[in-house]
Amino acid sequence: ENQQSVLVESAARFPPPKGVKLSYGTAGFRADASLLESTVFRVGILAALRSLKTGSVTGVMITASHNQVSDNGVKVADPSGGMLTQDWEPFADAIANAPDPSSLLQLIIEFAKKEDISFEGGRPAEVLLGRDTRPSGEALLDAAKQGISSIVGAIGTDMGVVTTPQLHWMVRARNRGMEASESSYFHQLSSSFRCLMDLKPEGIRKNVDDNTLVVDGADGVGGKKLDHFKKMLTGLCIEVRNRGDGMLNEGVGADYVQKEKVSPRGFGPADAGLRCASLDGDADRLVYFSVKLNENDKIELVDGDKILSLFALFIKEQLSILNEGESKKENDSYRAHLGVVQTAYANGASTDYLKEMGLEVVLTPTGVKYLHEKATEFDIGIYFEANGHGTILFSEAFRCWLESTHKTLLSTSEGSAKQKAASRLLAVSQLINQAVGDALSGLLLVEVILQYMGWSICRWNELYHDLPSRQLKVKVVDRTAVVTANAETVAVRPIGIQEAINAEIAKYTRGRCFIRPSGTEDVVRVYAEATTQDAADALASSVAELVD
Ligand code: 16G
Ligand code: ZN
Repeated sequence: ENQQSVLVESAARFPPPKGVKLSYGTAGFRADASLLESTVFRVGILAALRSLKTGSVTGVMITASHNQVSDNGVKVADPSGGMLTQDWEPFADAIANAPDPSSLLQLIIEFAKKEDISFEGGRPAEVLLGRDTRPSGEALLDAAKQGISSIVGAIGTDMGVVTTPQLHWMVRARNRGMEASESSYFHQLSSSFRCLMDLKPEGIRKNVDDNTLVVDGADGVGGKKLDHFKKMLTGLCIEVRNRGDGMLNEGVGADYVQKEKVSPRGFGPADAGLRCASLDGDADRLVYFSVKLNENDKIELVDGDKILSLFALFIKEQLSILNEGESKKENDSYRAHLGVVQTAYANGASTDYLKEMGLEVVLTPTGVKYLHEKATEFDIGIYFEANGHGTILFSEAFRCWLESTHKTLLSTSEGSAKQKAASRLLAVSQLINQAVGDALSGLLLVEVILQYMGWSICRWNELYHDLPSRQLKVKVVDRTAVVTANAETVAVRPIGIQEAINAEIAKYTRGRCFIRPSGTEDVVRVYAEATTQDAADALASSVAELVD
């Protein structure tokens, strides 16, 4: 009928590129921007179908994160604000690769039937769209819009140039009946930040750095937004560099800084000792660093593991203040189950540190969707990848408990340590993005915790000492030949390779090493760790040879 002819007609305007096979991957579709129009158009259809299926608003974000400016990509935000549910990924792959409009239509009809999606009668589909600063973004956004409107009655709302976490935040907000604008996002962040700043312990704190934080904006959307947003923040002085005049992600950004361990463009010896941070191209990753004195562009890297450790320390302290003197048996005392989620890339020293703190630490495979899902199993789940992507999730049940406890404390013991701890935890749950890792909200939480502790970046970095590590990538004919288990710590295919890796590891004190197929590139990655840099390097290269 009408729906079918609309779909076929609009799909005909977006023929897929010949000889290219795309896959939804760890973080959506990513490729050279010139190849993506038909894919983005089809993802628009998918997002509208997902909205129909759930009766909620979904999102489409056009970005290729830390990849070069000529690349682009697209991913879908689920109604929760998180990543697209994994059971829809095969459908995403299938429609992206359908050779012509009629096979595309066939796939959609079958899928709609299987998922029991009805095109009539229900609430019309609604999709929020966002893009980063890439020049190809505008045309791709238009393709997504056309995909959405090929589902009759569906509405695509353009949120403009936004960070990835902003778009996810907006989807989540809309589905909770809240206003989903950039100004409401900034308002929520700045007011919860203010609240945490007001709850700092009294007295002058030693050790705090000169107040200025210098941020590398990766020449992307995050730098732009922060430069605007910083005016709304009191008690924090921020200087933003790489705000978008230079080339996106070229020698700048969190991915570059974390992988190369050097300072980004625009930072130099004059910045030695300053507290610096770096965002990635779509502002969902955050790392800190300080430039080393007299060592060219070498830096002291403060990565996602250390951000996680700082957050865990702070949350744990607030929880113990809240639980002080409460007996375990008391009914109304809620012992929050706090958990930490990392991947095999987490520095071994960080995992030891967290376990020594008495925390439950769980590993998952690489990719935010896995960490995020695991973190939802706790009352408070903190997850971070070493590369700086992570957040803190509060369960609905715990938030409810916290809100009512906070109310009671306000009326019975306002100003008490307990009441303040409850206020802080509530403010953290407002500040830290509940939809997805967010460099801007993460940065504000780091800053307020450093002030609370009275710590310089140096003091923070001293929480534990990273074990030297090395990452290598090996180009292979078929990366799927490597199959891993136990959160990527063990290679079960090719047969026998794990035994060979173990034999190499055994040669080093505190040696640790694993291999895994990349989810974003045609390579197998090798990670090695040992007590010295030379040993880590040697372990990595000998294992890389096994893979070759
Ligand atoms: C993607 C993931 C990131 C992961 C990286 C690993 C998201 C939003 N991003 O960028 O979390 O660390 O892939 O890449 O999930 P790799 O598989 O090539 O090593
Ligand atoms: Zn990113």
